Amino acid sequence: MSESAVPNTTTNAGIPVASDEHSLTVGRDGPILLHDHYVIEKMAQFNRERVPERVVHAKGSGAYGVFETTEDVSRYTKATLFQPGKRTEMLARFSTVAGEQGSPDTWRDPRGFALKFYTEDGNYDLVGNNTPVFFVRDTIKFQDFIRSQKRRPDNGLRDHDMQWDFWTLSPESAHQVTWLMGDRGIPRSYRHMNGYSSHTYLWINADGERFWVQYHFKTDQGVDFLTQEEADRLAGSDPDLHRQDLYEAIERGDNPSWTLFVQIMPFDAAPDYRFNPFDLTKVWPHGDFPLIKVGRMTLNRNPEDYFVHIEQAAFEPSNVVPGISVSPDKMLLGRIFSYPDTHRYRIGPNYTQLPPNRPHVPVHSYAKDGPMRFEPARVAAPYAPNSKGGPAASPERYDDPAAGWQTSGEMVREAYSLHREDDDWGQAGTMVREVLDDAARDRLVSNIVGHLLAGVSAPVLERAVQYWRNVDKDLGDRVAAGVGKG
Ligand code: HDE
Repeated sequence: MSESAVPNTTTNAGIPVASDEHSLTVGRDGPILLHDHYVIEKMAQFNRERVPERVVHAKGSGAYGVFETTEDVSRYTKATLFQPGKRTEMLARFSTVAGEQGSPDTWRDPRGFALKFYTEDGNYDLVGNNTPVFFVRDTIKFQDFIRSQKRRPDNGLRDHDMQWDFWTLSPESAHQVTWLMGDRGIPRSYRHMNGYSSHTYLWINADGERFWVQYHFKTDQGVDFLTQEEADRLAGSDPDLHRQDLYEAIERGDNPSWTLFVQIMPFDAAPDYRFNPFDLTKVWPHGDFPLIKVGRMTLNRNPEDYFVHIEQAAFEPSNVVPGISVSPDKMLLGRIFSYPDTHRYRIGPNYTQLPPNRPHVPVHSYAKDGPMRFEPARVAAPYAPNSKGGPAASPERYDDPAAGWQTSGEMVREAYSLHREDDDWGQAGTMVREVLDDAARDRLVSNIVGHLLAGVSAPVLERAVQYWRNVDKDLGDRVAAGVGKG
C-alpha cells in the first residue's frame, strides 16, 4: 500500500481503482470497454443523483440543534420533550414555498419552518411556516392554490395574473396575502424570522386534561426583513443568501436560537370563542390568550452532507407524540395523509431509516421489507399478535395520539360553522390598521402595487382592488390609485 496520506479512490464497493482520469480503452486511441465497470458505475450513479424535488418547499436549508424546556408547562402537556429541564435533539429545515431548488432565496413567499424533535417517545414533527395563518382553510383547495402560484402549463412561466385570479376568488386568503405582501414576505434571513404552528393542536396533561394550543417560535435574533428593492437585487447577485447565512452563522459559532411560546385555550372554550379556533386563516389575538413561555431551540450543527440530511429530511405532521394530538382543522387533517404519502414517493417507503428521519429510540414496528431497507426488523415474529415475545400495543400504557376529541353529525360538504366574529376580511383589516405602522403600510401598498403591475390585467385587476378595499377601504383606495384604477 502506498505511503501517501491521501486514500486511494475506490469503487462504491470499496475496491481500489487505478485511474481518476482515464477510462479503460483498447490502445491509447481505441474505444472504451464495456467491462470498465468503474466508468459505468460513475455514469450510472450520476444519472440517478436526483430524487424528485419537493412539490412545494423545494428550496431549503437546515441544521441540527437542541430544544430545551426552560419553563414548567407540565400542567398543559405530558409530552416528554416539554417537561421542565428536558433537552431534546432536533433538526430544522427552512424553505421557500413556490420556487424550485435553484430559485433565489429572496423571492417574496412564505417560509417553511419545519422541525423534527428526536424525543424519547419517537419523532415529533412540527411542520409550520413563518406566518401564523394560511391562504385556504380546506385541504381540497390546496392543490389548486399551489398550481396558481407555480408555473403555467403552456409556457412554463410564473404568472401574477394566475396568482391574483385565485386569491381574489378565494377571499379566505386575504389575511395571509396581507402577511405575504407586507414585510414578513421577505425575511432578512432564516435567522430573522419567527415560526408558527399555524394550526391549533391539542395538548393533554398527565391527568388527561385537554387544552388547545398554538405555537410561536420567536427569533432571538430579532425579526428583520428585506425591502422589495433589496430582495430583487440580491436575487440576482446572491440567490443562495439565506442558505449561506444560516450555514456561516453556525460555522462561526453564532448559533441562532428561537424562544418557544404557546397560547393555551381551555378545551371547552372552543365552541364559543369569537373566531373558529380550527380555521387556519385566523389567529387568536394575544389579548385573548397570552403567550406562555416554554423553552428555547438552538441550532448548533451544520449537516455534514446537504443531500443526506436536508434533501432527504422527511417532516410529517402525522408525527405527534403522547401528550400532543391534532385538532379538527380541515387543513391539518389533510396534511396528516399528504406528507407520509409524498415521502414514500419522493425518497421511498423506507424513508424513516434515512439518517435525518431515524428516531433516536428503538423502533418496534412490524413494518417489513421493501426497497432500500437496511435495518433488520427487530421483532420476534413478523406479525401481531404473536406469542413469541414480539412488541404489543397497550391502550393502558399509551392513548392514541391521533385521538383526543369527540365529534358527530351528518356527512356534509360545507364551510366551518361561523363563530361570532368570523369573516374573511376582519383580521386582515385589523392587522393593516393596528399592527402595521405608517412606514410598513406604505411598503405594503407599494409591494401590492408592484406585484399587480407585473402582469395582472382586467378583470382580475378590478377584483384585486376590491379585495384590498374589503380588507381596508383606505388601503384599497391607495392600491387603486397605484394601479391606475383610482
Ligand atoms: Fe405543506 N407540504 N401542505 N404546509 N409544507 C409539503 O411535503 C401540504 C401546509 C409545509 O422542510 C410537502 O415533504 C398539503 C401548511 C412545510 O421538508 C407536501 C397542505 C403549512 C413544508 C405538503 C399543506 C405547510 C411542507 C411537499 C394542505 C404550514 C416543507 C414536500 C392541506 C402550517 C417541509 C413534503 C420540509 C411540505 C402538503 C399546507 C408547511 C406535498 C396537502 C398549512 C414547512 O406533502
